[in-house]
Amino acid sequence: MRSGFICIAGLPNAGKSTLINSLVGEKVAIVSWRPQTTRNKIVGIVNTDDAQIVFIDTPGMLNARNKLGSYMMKSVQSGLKDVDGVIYVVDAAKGVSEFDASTMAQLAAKAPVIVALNKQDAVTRETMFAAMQAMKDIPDVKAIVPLSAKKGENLDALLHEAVRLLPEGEKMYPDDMYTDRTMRFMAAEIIREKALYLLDKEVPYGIGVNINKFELCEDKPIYDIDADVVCEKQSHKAIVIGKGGGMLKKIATAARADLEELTGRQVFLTLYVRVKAEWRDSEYLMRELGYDVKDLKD
Ligand SMILES: Nc1nc2c(ncn2[C@@H]2O[C@H](COP(=O)(O)OP(=O)(O)OP(=O)(O)O)[C@@H](O)[C@H]2O)c(=O)[nH]1
Ligand SMILES: [Mg+2]
Repeated sequence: MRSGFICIAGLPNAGKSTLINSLVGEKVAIVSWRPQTTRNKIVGIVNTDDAQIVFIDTPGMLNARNKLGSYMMKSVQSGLKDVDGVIYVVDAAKGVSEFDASTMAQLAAKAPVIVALNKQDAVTRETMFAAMQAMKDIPDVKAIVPLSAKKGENLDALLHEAVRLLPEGEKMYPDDMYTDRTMRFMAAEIIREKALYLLDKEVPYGIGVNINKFELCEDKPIYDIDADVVCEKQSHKAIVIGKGGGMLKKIATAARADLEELTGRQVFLTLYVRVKAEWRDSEYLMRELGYDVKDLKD
């Protein structure tokens, strides 16, 4: 039996969260076409016949422009700490950047690195080949696995390579546990995901979600969920609410469908929109929204 930790890292939008979801077979992390979707490190656990692999999804690596950005980068560092290996995800359509190459070399000095060359479904064989060629001179990359996280192609090969990096050891988590995150956390993330999909321009990046109530009704099998959708400006609040409340209704309807899947129950969802000016630069307000640097391992 082998068991251990593998961190999934890479540039924003490379497909890290799509990959962890496909590997785990459950939605543990939200996904969107916008860069900077993931803000926390999130664990997803895979059990095979002879191994337990604890994957850690991390935010895309970027230059922090505010306190939230610094928190996200600390989450990446914390996710990379004491792992048995790293899966570095590259978007094959974008190719291998200088940043990718130097990051992989740096990571490889600390833990074995496997490259997941993702989105093979979206590019030609020639593009795939060129991306593989660009990586052949990077030192110490253990394996390069071309795959499609979205279509679930070649994930077995990646799992095989990941298991090889793990030490002998017993399982660390029970078989039925597939994430370290609570339903409450997932609920907030699902609402944020819908906001990322439905809102435009800079508005979605300043959205945070706080769950006020998450309760099973006493008399019926229905979850009663109340949440604040927090934005940064009064003008954004008007956009999030939309004409006649139309936008908020759209976000709530889309979120409710996923929340019902998450809880396996009917969901009664109420959303409020609140303005918290510059919350992404306030440690106090960030903490209220669940982003606390103290929660991260140094
Ligand atoms: N065609 C294609 N698209 C993919 C694949 N994997 C991910 N995507 C898309 O790429 C976009 C980004 O996916 P995410 O999984 O959110 O990427 P991420 O690396 O977690 O992004 P951040 O959290 O922002 O760092 C989404 O639109 C996905 O649907 C893939 O294998 N093929
Ligand atoms: Mg992500």
